[in-house]
Amino acid sequence: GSRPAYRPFDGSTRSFVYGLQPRAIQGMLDFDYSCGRKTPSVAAMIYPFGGHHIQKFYWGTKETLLPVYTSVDEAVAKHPDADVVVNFASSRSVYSSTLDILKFSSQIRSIAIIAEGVPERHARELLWRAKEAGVLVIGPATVGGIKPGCFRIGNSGGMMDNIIASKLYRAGCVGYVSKSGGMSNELNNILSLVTNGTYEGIAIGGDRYPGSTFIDHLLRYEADPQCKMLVLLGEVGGVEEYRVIEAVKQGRITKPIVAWAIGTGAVRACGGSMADSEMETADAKNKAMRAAGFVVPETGLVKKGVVVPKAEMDPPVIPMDYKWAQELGLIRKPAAFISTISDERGQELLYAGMRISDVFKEDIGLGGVVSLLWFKRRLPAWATKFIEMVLMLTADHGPAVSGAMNTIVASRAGKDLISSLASGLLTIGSRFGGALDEAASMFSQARDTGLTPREFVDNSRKANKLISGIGHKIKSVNNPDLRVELVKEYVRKNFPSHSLLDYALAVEKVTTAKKDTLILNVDGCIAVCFVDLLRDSGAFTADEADEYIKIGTLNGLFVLGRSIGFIGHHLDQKRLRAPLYRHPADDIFINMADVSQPRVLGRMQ
Ligand code: Q5B
Repeated sequence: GSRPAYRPFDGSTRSFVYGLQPRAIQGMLDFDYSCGRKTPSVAAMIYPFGGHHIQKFYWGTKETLLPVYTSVDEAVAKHPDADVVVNFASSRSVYSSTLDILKFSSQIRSIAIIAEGVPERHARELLWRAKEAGVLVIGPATVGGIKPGCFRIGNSGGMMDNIIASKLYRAGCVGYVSKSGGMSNELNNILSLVTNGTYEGIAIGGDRYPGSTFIDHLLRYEADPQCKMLVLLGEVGGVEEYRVIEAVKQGRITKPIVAWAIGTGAVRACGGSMADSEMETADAKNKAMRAAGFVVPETGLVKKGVVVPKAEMDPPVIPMDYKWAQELGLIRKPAAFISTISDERGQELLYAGMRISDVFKEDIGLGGVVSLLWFKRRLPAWATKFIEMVLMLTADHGPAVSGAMNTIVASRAGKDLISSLASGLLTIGSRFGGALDEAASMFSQARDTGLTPREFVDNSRKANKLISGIGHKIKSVNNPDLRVELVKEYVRKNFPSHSLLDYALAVEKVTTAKKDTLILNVDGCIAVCFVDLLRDSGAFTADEADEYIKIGTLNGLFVLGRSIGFIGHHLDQKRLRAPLYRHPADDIFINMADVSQPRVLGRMQ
C-alpha cells in the first residue's frame, strides 16, 4: 500500500472482518460515518460457512450492503484495496484462519486477533510466521485499537456515545499503547479531557505472547510525525516496559512520554499480567520508568508550538438504533400487527390467557383448545365435546372424495406431506366440504325471516341457487349418512336448544321428497348445529354468533378435521411406494376443434 510502515491505519484503510460479527461491523461503520469517511472501512466479511451471501448494514441514515465471502482467497481477489483483517475466529479456529490470512501477506499487512484463550503454542507460531512475513499482528485477546478519524478495530472505543464523548471521530496527537481494551476507553476519555485527544491507541491484549508489544507501537508513534506525545499504560507482569525504558535511554524514543504500570498492589493479574520476578512488579517498573525520565513535560506542547490547536468540528449525527431508543423510552411506534389469542413471551405459553400447564391440569381437551384459540373463551363441556366430535366425524371419508384424491395424486407425484396436504385442502370449497358457512347463513336467514321450509326451498329454486348443506353424491334417504345421525343424536341429547337443526330437518323433508339424495348432508348438519351452539350456549352474544359465521369459522371445522385424513392418505401412499399417477386417456373424452388454419373474422365475401 501507499501507507508508510509506521502508519498501518489511516482514513482510507479498508479491512475484512473474519467471522459473522454484525454488531461489531455496525460499530465500525458507525465510527467511520462519524469520522466523515466516504467509504466504510469494512470491505467484506469472510465466513467459511453458509455460502456466499450479502448482509445489510446502516451507513449513517441509509443502508449499505457488504458481501460475505467463504474464503480469504476470494475476498482478497475481489478487494485489492483491503489490507487489514479483523479476525473474530474463535480460539479453536483462529490458528488455521490466521495461517490462511498470512498466505496473502503481500496484500494483508495487519491482522487483529480478538479471540481469547488461544493456546500459547499457536500464538507463538503465528507470531513468528507473521514476523517472517512482515505482517503486524495485534492480539490475541484484545479489542484491537482505534485510530481516531480513520479506523476502528472491531469494538474498540466502546459504544458510540463513548466515541463521541472522547472525540474519537477526529485525530488528536497522543499515541498510546495499553494492554486491556477497558483501560483504553479510560485513556481515550482522559486524553480527550487533558490533551487534544488520541492520535492512535492500541490494546496489545492480555496474553503472555502478544503479536506485537508496547515497544513495537511506541516506535511507530515515534516515527510518525503526526504523533506528538506517547502514553504507555503498563501492567504488573512481563518485562515489556523495560524494552521501552531501554529505547528511551538509547534515544530511540525522544517524544515526550507519560507512563504508568498499574497493579502496584498486586503480584498476579490475568493473562500475561503475571509477575514472575521482582522486576515484573508494577512498583519496580514505575520506579525504572520514572528514573528514565518518563514525565509529562512542564511546558505544554502547544506553548512549544509542537501541537497547533485546530478548530473543533461536530461529527455527523449517527441515528440511534431503533431498539436502543425504544429501550430508553425515547420513541414509540404503532404496532403493525395486533394479536389477541396467544402469547409465548412470558415464562409460560398462554392460550387466550390460559396457561398451557392449566390446559392439561384442567384436561380441557382439543375442543377446549379450539374454543380458546378460535373463540377466545372457554366453552361448556357439552360444546367442547361437540367440537371434538365434529373433528372426529369429518376426519376422513374415504379416498374417493375430491380432496383425498388430490392429496393422493400429489403424493404420488412425489410431493412432500405439506404440499400433498395443501393440495387436498385447496379442493375444499362450496361443493365439497366447504359448504358450512354458507349453509349456516342460508338456513338461519331463511328461518329468521320467517320463511317456511317449503318457501325457502322454492325461493332458492327460483333464484337458481343450490341450498348449501343439502345434497350428497352417495348418501340418500335410503342410504343415510351415519355421521349425520350421530350428530343429530348428540345434539338432541346435549344441546340446550336445537331449533335451527329442527328447521333444517324440515327443509330436508321438502328436498328429499323431490329427490332422495337431497338430504341434509354432513356439512349442513354440522353447520346448523353450530349455529344453535353459537346462539344458545350463552357463551356468545347474538352479534358475536353472526360474526363467527360471517368470518368463515365453520368451514374451519371441516378443514381441521379433514387434515387428519389427508395426512393419513399421504402417508398411506408413501408407505405403499405408490408410483406416479397418470389418468387413463380413454377415461377422458377429448374434443378439440381444428384451429390450424388462420381464421379471418369479419371479412366480406
Ligand atoms: N340439487 C353435494 O350433487 C352436491 C341441491 C339441489 C337444491 C341443493 C350438491 C351440492 C350443495 C353444496 C353442499 C357439501 C355437489 C356436500 C361433502 C363432504 C363429503 C363428500 C363425500 C365428505 C351433490 C341433482 C339435482 C339437480 C340439482 C338438485 C342438488 N343439490 N337442489 N339444493 N343443494 N350441494 N356440499 O349429487 O332438477 O335434476 O336439475 O352442490 O352442501 O362435500 O362424501 O362425497 O365427507 O367428504 O352431483 O360428505 O348437492 O347432484 O348437482 O347433479 O344435482 O338435485 O339442481 O336438480 P350431485 P347434482 P335437477 S357434503
